[in-house]
Amino acid sequence: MTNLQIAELLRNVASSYQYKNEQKYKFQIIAYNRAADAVEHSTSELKDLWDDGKLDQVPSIGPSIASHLDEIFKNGKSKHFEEVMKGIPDEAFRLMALPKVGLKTAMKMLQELSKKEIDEKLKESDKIINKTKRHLLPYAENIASEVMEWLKEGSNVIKIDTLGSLRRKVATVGDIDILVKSKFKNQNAKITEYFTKYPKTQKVIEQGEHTASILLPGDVQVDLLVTTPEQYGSALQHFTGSKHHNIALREHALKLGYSLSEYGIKPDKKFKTEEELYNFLGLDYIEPELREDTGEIQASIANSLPLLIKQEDIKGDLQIHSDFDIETSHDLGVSTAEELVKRSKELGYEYIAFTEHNPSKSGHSLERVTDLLKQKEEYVRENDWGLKVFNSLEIDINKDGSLPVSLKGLETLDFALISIHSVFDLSRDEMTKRVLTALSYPKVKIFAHPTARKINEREGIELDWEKIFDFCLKNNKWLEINADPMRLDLPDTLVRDAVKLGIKMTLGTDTHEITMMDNMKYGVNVARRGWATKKDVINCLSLEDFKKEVNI
Ligand code: DGT
Ligand code: CA
Ligand code: CA
Ligand code: ZN
Repeated sequence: MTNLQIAELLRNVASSYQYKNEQKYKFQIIAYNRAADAVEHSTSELKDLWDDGKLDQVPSIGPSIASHLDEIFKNGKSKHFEEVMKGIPDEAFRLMALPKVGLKTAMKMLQELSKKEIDEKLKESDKIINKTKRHLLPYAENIASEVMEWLKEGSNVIKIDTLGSLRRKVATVGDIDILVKSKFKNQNAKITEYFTKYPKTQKVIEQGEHTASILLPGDVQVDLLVTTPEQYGSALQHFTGSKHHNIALREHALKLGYSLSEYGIKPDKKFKTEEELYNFLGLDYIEPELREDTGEIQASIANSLPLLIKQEDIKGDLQIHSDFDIETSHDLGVSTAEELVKRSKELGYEYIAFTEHNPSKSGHSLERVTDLLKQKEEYVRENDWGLKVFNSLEIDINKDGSLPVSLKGLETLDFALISIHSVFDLSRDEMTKRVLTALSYPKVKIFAHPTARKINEREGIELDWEKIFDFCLKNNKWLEINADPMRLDLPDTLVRDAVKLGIKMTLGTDTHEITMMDNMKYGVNVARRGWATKKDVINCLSLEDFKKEVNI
């Protein structure tokens, strides 16, 4: 049993306790959920710890849970767990993958729905389970860089690159792919062997002369490919993908009479670099982020590829939550304004915006909200920050599109962001109307994390994008690319649509804690994957030009 399977089992035990008697078993529920978290995040395989008699070293696994796990590792099952889960069919646990479905609802569904409906729901939930197997980009990047360090240290590797979705900077990564070039000829097998000895390896999936695959904790697969210096460019290009880009590239090559493969062009044309390969085919170099077969090859032929935005182009961060307490509707930041300003200077920014959530609606009159906002205005304006700090606010959009802040309150701000933080399930038309109503307030400039998706957690809302885009274009409103790796919202495909139409976007980290300011690069990735140049992004403007945009 893998750690993930054990974690799932422990969670199912917790849910069963909850289903049977939440009050009576409240300590068991907490203990089993905690143990599940601990197992899931453990970097050692639990089975190995058990083999070494070290199960008690895992934090959050007490003697009682340890004894049941002991039984599982010995006999493949535990009497106690079977007892707790008695009467609950496996389908019920599977249904719990659906949003907002707990065990109670799942059991009810099994009783009340037809066989056909249940099968459909099960299919839906399996889809979700498989989907959540994709890893967030920063998580995959961290693991990849550790593995790459290991490869550089101990084997005769002279060049190393990531491949696949990781190199194309896709928001989520299925598996990690790495390419290396050996210093010596005939050393390939030694490198693949060394790779499989990576200390965190849980399982060697495959080991050959040029390729190897390992499985790491957290269900992360890493594929390694070793290639010759003569073919490095071809391998890098081919295994960076995407698959669709490669198909289109092969077709383009065929039109020129060439048969392109991961080794080069038959019979004997080889490429040391990707640039040589693309240029040989009459193409400008295509950045990995663009390789999705959405017109990049045609644009490359026409020399009209965009000059993609870079992190250095960003002059400020337009979504930051400080810890200045205005009794907010959602979580306040935990870093002080001073800390955030200091970090902004280190990052070379010319300006930032403090965008705390609005004071909560419940428990505050609109007058009180205005007073709190006046306090914040005074605080922001009367301090000498040493860089421009805009006084802004991230405002919840009410269900009907109105805002929980009075016009007087809005007047305290330089400009405002609006966000959907509740009521996600309106019809497309109602949701569109709601957003356009909120965007119509003159102080509102930015529609923050516009789809409200949370990767692996929640799908985005339904909106009539044509209408939203049209409104933004006509009224000079901007769409945020939220750089939080859990959000990355707008998603790259919508960024692409916005760029085509000439709609401006902003980049914001949604920082609630100082280290989150470093997430800007993930927003830049999304902008690049959407073909954005610095002209498309408002916070690439100098302070002076930005001020003009917000009428200051
Ligand atoms: P992922 O891992 O699901 O996030 O996506 P990728 O793009 O990393 O896909 P992966 O790991 O299956 O393969 C890496 C690249 O190798 C892929 O982008 C294109 C290339 N490739 C070469 N041959 C094939 C093939 O037969 N099938 C697929 N899917 N990709 C191939
Ligand atoms: Ca991959
Ligand atoms: Ca792969
Ligand atoms: Zn928000």
